[in-house]
Amino acid sequence: MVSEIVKANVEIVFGLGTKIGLKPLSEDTPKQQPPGFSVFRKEDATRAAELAERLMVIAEDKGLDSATAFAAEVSETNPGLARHALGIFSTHSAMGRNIRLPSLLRRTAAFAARTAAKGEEVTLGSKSTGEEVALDWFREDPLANEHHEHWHIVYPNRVAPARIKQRHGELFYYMHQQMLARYDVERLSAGLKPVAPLADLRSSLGSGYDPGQLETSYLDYEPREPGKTMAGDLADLILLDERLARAASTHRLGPAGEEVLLEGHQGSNLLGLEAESTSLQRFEEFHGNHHGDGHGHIAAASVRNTNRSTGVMADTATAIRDPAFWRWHRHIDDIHFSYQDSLDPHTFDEQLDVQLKGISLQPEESDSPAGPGSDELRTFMRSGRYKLTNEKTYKYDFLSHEPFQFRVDLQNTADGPRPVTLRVFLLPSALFSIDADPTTVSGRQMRRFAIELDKVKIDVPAGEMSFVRKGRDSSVIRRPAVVDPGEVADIEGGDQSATAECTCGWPFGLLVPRGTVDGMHFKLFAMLTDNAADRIGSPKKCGSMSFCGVGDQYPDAKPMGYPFDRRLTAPLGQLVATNPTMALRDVSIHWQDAVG
Ligand SMILES: [Cu+2]
Repeated sequence: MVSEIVKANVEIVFGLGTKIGLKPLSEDTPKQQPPGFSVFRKEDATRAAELAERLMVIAEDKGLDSATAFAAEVSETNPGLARHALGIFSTHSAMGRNIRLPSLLRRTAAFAARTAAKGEEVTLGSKSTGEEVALDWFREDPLANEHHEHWHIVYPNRVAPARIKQRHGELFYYMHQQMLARYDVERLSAGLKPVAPLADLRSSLGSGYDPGQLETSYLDYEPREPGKTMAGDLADLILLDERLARAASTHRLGPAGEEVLLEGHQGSNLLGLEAESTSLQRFEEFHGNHHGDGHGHIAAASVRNTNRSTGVMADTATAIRDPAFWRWHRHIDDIHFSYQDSLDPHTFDEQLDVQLKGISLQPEESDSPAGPGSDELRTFMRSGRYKLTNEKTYKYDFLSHEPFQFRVDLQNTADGPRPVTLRVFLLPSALFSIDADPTTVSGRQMRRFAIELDKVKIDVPAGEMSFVRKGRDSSVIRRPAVVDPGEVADIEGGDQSATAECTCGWPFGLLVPRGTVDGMHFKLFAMLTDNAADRIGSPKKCGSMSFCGVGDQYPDAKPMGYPFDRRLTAPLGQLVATNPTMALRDVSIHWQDAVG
């Protein structure tokens, strides 16, 4: 438990309180005139990391009251800096882990309702333009935005090299790639094409974005008109872009004469460390700050671009709301994909004593055996209401689904128990055909749409066993699972599940795609690997193992996204038919509310 002083200081940093105490935000709370801060700018991210180190020293010497008081003081002149530093402090130091950051939902609500009348119900009113409107519900999801913000706090790019976590660069690519796979499946169900990469950096960003009532204590977010291009001088970014693309295709990082060879998934890691300009970057001059600069040039394309007024792309807590975020990240992913695609495929020759007889997806608590046939799952859109002071209410939308579980049938032919890793993916049939030739140009793209659903260690005794795993325990999601984002908007005190590390993870409600009214078709794919070699340990207590690691470790020796991190050599259906450690199952997802 932390003191009232610490709580008050944290509120001040996020612009939610005043020095006197926890006075609720009101219309007359003055906006500060900050020097401008964006975590995507290298210098700003570096300064935030330095401030976080300083907070750690103060906390050690004088305690949390003093450390947070210092952060509150800094927030008076540079709130963005103080906010990001406090986030890093709260995840990267033992003392800091006692702090609870205010939830993004509460922060968003407090500012959206700033000027609302007593008793009024407010919404953010944020929206994109044109056909992209169909995906607003997904990009605006409160917990998806919070996940993205917290990922960049758990994996900050400019902290001291010793604090950069294991496989940071590889996870930078993998986590964002999985977000893209999910986004593209949702686009498909809305009748839209997969997101178009921003391949030509001088071309139109396409749809516009209006952030509505979105703001923070130090930023007004600005709309961007449709048809704008990245703003500013793009010559440097284009050069960085060409260099990274060349590194991906030649497997050589850095300038001529100093190149570092890229190999296997360690190569993904090295490439990612350069793309994101982490402090473990080897060629800071040559490879620059590719990912962050792109965010900056898109944010700058908004109607006004000043220190206190810019596009949502300047901030990790808001960036994914903008359709352009996905276009920029699909381009970044294309560079990484071209690297992965040129690596040798997996051979799947691992010998296992355990066979996977089948998998099914069924309602939670169901005790029926997997059996033949196909499975169905229903989803629903829901609205939540978060009560603010002064009787104001903030209304938000989120996706929900029926509680489900996986059931797998296993057979262990050895004399004793064997540990295996179960890996579960969802493949959208329209984008990933199990019969298509994966060695063709279009077939090679399919693996990009494989959605990770779960990864878990199973100790299989000799003989046959049926193993049940609940969706709410998935390694992908923020755990404990949150159904309505409002449930956790005010968690504080001793609740471990509110630490920034625990709130890093994909939202439970978005674990499965929304599907369509008529039912959208998927293949559930499951695979067993040798857990003794994978080194996946006991499950993480909270947060997401797959997207956020465990502590400083990433507890899976296989490349992230395995087996879909490389091109396949044969149609997946054929691989499954000849491989006793793999299984497939038909699943259809029905979106229920749109009926009638
Ligand atoms: Cu990101």
